[in-house]
Amino acid sequence: KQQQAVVLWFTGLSGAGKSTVAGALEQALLAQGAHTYLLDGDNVRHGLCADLGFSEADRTENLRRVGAVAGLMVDAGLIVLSAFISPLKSQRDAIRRAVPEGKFIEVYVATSLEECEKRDVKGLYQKARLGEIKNFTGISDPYEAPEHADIVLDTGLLSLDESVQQLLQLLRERGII
Ligand code: GGZ
Repeated sequence: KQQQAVVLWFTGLSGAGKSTVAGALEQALLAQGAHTYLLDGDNVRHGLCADLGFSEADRTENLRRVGAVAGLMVDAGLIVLSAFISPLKSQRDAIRRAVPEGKFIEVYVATSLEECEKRDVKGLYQKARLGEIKNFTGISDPYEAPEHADIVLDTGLLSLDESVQQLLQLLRERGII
């Protein structure tokens, strides 16, 4: 059976585990022969969106470009894994519209602010608390939690493998893999 192209859109706070879960899911999909592409800040904000920062307007433009690219990749037949904070409902709704009808799956990585701040892998939360980084999501900038996500994963409660297994199950249920 052939795979169905789709966008798995991971949203959540900085440090919630979006890229980690998306990367592990990609490895599991590749191992079963699926064709995938992982989009995240690491490969987008250095190139395609190198001119953009973290104001609301810049985030919206960042996500508009990524959503457009994700839509093109769906046309190319890929399972696209996309990991961006995407803090506002309006931004996520715009991406849903930019992707072919029915091909947008919203994955809310709902790891709590408390847990993300405790991890503080890159020291960004400390800098944000000290005012050294402005407009930091969850501290000095908004995050609107999705109300109707297709799946909700809290990496403070689930192991990495449990998150991956839940996503694989969803993809099977939807007939994507
Ligand atoms: C949030 C910021 C900020 C501010 C730099 N607010 O944990 P990270 O480091 O690796 O992931 C965060 C990343 C967020 O970029 P996105 O493209 O996902 O954001 S958005 O969807 O809102 O466009 C964080 C780092 O960039 N970072 N400054 N002020 N995260």
